[in-house]
Amino acid sequence: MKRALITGISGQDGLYLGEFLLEQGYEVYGLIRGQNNPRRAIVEEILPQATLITGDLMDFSSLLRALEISRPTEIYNLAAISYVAYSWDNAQLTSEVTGKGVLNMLEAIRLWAKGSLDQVRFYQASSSEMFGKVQEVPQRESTLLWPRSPYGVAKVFGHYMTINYRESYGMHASSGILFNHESPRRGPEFVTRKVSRAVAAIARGDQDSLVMGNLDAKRDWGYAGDYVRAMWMMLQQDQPDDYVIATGQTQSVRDLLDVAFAAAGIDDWQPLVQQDERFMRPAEVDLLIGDASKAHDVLGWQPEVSFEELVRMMVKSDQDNPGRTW
Ligand code: NAP
Ligand code: G4F
Repeated sequence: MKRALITGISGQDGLYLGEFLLEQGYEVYGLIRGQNNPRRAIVEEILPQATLITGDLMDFSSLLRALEISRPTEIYNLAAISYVAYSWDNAQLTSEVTGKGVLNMLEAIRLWAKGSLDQVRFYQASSSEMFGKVQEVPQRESTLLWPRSPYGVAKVFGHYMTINYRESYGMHASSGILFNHESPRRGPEFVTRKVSRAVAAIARGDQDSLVMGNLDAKRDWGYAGDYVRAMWMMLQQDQPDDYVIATGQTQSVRDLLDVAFAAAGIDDWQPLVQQDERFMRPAEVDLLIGDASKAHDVLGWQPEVSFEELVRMMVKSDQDNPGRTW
C-alpha cells in the first residue's frame, strides 16, 4: 500500500488531496499544528481514515517524528502561510514558514531516508505568485520569477530549494507552480470566497454591502479538485520536474463579481460594492495567466471545471450552508 504524508492537511488543498489519495487506496497521514487546532475537527469529519500527527514546519524534530511515524512513499508539502496580504505584516514569520519550512522538510526527509532516498517522492506547492510583475504572458515554467510580496519571495526560496535537492541529492522532488485555485472550502480571507459568502448573505438579506480592494487585478482561477489531481500525477512520473498548472484563461475581480452576483439573481452589483484602501496591497500582481502545455503533454492533465461553474458552485454552497467558513 502506498503511504502519503500531507503537510497542510487542514487547508483547502490538503482536504481535497486527502480525499483523492484515500480514493486511490493510499494510507494517508497529515501533519497538524498546535495543541488544540480548531480545524482538526474539520479534517476528522472529511477524512476520517487519515491519521493526524502533530507538528509544525518550523519544528524540525516534529518533522522527523512525522516521517518516522508515517514512513511515507510520497510527501506533499502543502503547509504554508498562504495569504498574500497577511505576508507584508508578518514578513519574517512568512519567510520562516513558507520559505525556510520547505528546507526543513527537505532536510528532514534526507536525514530520515538515508540510503533509501530514492524510495521517496516529494511535492512542493509552488505558486504563480512567484511570477509577480510578470515578465512574459502567458507564464510558463521558464518565465523569469519576479515576486511582489514577502509570500512570493518565500515561495521562490522554497521552489529553488526543491530544485536544489533534486540536483544535489538526486531526490525525486517536483514543484507544481499552481495558479489560483478555489472551491467551497477556500478560506474566507481569499477574494473568491469573500465574494461568494457576501453574495449569499446579501441575497438572504443578512448583509447590505461588500467592501473590496483592487477590482482590476486579473487571475487565472481554477478548481482546487482539479489541481490536487495534478499534484499526484507529478509524483507518478519516472522523472521529477516542475509544472505550471493553470486553466489558460484570465478574469478580473470585476468579472468575478459579475458571475457571482448573477448566480444569486442580482444583475447590478455596482450599488452594493464599495472599494477601500485597506484592501489594497503595497504591491499588486496585476495579471496572471498560465500556459499549462507541459502538464497537458507530459502528465495528460486537463482542468474540468470552468471559471463560471466554479463561481456558481461556490455561491450555491454558501447559500446552502450559511455561516460555514470552510
Ligand atoms: P491554506 O488553505 O491556507 O492551507 C495552509 C495549510 O498550511 C493549513 O493546513 C495550515 O494549518 C498549514 N500551516 C500553516 N502554517 C503552518 C506551520 N507553521 N506548520 C504546519 N502547517 C502550517 O492553503 P491552500 O489554498 O490549501 O494551499 C496549499 C498550498 O499551496 C500552500 O502552500 C499555498 O501557499 C500553495 N498555493 C496555493 C494556491 C491556491 O490558489 N490555493 C496557489 C498556489 C500555491 P492551519 O489549518 O492550522 O492554519
Ligand atoms: O484571493 P487573493 O487574496 O489571492 P492571491 O493574492 O492571488 O493569492 C492566492 O493565489 C496565489 C497563486 O497565485 C497563491 F499562491 C496564494 O497562496 C493565494 O492562494 O487575491 C486575488 C486578487 C488580488 O489581486 C487582490 O488584490 O484579488 C484582489 N482583491 C481585491 N479585493 C482582493 C480583495 N483580495 C482579497 N483577498 N480581498 C479583497 O477584498
